[in-house]
Amino acid sequence: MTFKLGANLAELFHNLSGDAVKRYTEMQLYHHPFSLDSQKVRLALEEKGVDYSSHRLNPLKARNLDLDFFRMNPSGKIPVFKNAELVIFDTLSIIQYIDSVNAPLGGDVVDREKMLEWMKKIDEWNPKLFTLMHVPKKYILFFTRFKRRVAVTRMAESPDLARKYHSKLRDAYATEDQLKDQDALNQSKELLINLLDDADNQLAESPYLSGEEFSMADAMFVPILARIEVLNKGDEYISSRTHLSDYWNRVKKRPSYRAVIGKYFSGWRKFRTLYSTYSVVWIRNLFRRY
Ligand SMILES: N[C@@H](CCC(=O)N[C@@H](CS)C(=O)NCC(=O)O)C(=O)O
Repeated sequence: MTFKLGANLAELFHNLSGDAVKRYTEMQLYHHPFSLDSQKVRLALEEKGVDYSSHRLNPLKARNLDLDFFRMNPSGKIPVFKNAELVIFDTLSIIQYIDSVNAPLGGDVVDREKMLEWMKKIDEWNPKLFTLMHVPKKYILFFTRFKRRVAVTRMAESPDLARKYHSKLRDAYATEDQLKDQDALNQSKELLINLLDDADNQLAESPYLSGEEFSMADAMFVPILARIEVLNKGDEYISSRTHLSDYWNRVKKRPSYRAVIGKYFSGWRKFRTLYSTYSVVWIRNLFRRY
């Protein structure tokens, strides 16, 4: 059945079985705990208390190149959000959509204009280069080599998607080049420093980024601080900023943080999380299971 715009929802659901109703109303998220943009969306969902079906795809195991997912989203990027016929590929739009379900997060005490400004500013910073510049080269090579082999294998299996897989291969080479480009690395670092300075100034005035309560701007910002900490850069980027540091200690105590990030990355847990992915890729490499 196709969903027609303007259809009478009550009539539509009346004609559907229980399972079908669920399929048409349930939110679905394709994501992974490693992906910073996925963390933003999951924090938003947790904070709003919205139920959703979770589909985990580990990009380090190249699961984002699996045929079913890749056919739906040939950029191979996560997160992807689905609600009935609606499919959203862009993190900022997904979060705005989630906030529009029932009452917006934080209620009246959140300055909505300021919130949107923050969300756009946060969205502008791409964490990829900053993350990779703090990871030892041998691990980057290990995972990108594996990913390229998977892309080549999928290309041979599905010639109709060959061009799209080829573009993923080109992306992987382009990232390796960018990592040698000192200007690009400095630019990513500077953007982050500006963002953190602005946040520190804002947090001197209000407990959260856009007012008295946690809002979607915070849901987008917290994963950036978590990434800095996972990379052991907390002293340099967070502790040196008083208000930011206080905010970080507060937001880490929220149940949403524990469910989405803390569970995988707090203290020793990050070694377990990363080691289990490393071992799977090592074995798949050994047996050439691409
Ligand atoms: N435009 C996308 C970008 C999302 C994105 O860059 N996702 C990363 C993880 S945070 C990804 O899927 N990387 C895997 C890949 O590119 O193969 C959005 O805003 O949601």
